[in-house]
Amino acid sequence: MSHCRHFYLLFVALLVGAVSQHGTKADSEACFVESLRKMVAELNVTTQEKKAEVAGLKNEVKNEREKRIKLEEENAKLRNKLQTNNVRLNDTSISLTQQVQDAKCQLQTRNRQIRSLQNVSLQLQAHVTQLQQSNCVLNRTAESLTEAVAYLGRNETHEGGAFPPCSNCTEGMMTSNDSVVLGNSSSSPESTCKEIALRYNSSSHNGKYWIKPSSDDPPFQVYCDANEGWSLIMKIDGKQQTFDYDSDLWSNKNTFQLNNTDLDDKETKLASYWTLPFTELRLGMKKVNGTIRWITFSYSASSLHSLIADGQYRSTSIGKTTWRSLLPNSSLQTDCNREGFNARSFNLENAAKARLGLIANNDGGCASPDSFLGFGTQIRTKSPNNSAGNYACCSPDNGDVNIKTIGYIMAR
Ligand SMILES: [Ca+2]
Repeated sequence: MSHCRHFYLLFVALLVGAVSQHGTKADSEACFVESLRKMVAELNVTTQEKKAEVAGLKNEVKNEREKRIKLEEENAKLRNKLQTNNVRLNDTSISLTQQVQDAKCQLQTRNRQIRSLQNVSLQLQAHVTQLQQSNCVLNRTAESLTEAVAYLGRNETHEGGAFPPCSNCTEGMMTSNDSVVLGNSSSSPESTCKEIALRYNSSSHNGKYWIKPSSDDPPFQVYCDANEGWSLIMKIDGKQQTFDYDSDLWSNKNTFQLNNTDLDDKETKLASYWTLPFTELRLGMKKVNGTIRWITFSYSASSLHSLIADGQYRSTSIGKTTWRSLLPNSSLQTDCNREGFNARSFNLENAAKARLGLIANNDGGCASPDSFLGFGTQIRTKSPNNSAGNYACCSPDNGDVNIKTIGYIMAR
């Protein structure tokens, strides 16, 4: 501003000098000052206008800032609301899932109760039939006795009948052989072999029965141990590749050779594989012309399928000695000793593996096991073609072996 003023004064001085060189000095000066005054007045007006403009702009900036702050506050509020809603939704979802699970549980319990009541009802019906039969026999005896008494000339007669005549004994009545026995037909199955054993408590009744362990699946025939209540799940012939570790039969819900339900050498896979809940398993192995050697252990599951089909390893703690008691003269390596469901190396797909059994190795860990004892067994690098039994090589403790057996899996 001060530079401008200096420049301006200089400019005025020069003009004054120039004018004073050409005559009529006073007139010219007055005229010049007048025009300067006008210029100054115009500049003042412009300055005021600019100042007003600046003030207006400042005001706008201030308003915009306030608007922005308000919007940000609203955003924050909305975000909070959204988070709260999300948390509420999550809680609701968790609670609903729990309710569904509880309801499922209750439904299962009810179904079991209904099944058990149906069983009781059928048993009662059978009793009623037997009682009716007995009643008929008693009535007949009574009639005969009355007739005999009359014949002997005594005073008593049966006119009108001291005992009612037997009207409905002969036609349409069930004989005692026809009475309903649970487990004897598909229309009146027992729920599992446990109930069969509760009724007979004797191995002389071992054999085929109809059972229906799950309300969702139809009844099926199964071999029952009528003394201890074991239900058969499968039989594996170690010489066959039907139940190799890699077989789909371990993951699917298909039966195999349904008719082979006896405790014999023929392979089978029954619906009990995916329908029978259990708390104990019973495993058996039989060498050619030998007898079955059994081991049992506790393990609870909704079915054997639920423990094996997904391929996940699930450990057991049966112990090497017990496993070996299934098979005399077994041979295994000394290390690894991984046992359970889907026992296998986690590094080497081709190494020894067992759907249910024990695998062992010669060099420390479980990276490359070369021996197994169990069911659903396989070792791809060696191809011993042994799906149930004992295979061992590479420095095992009882020499190289490849013993194929008939394997039995039962549960209760
Ligand atoms: Ca090895």
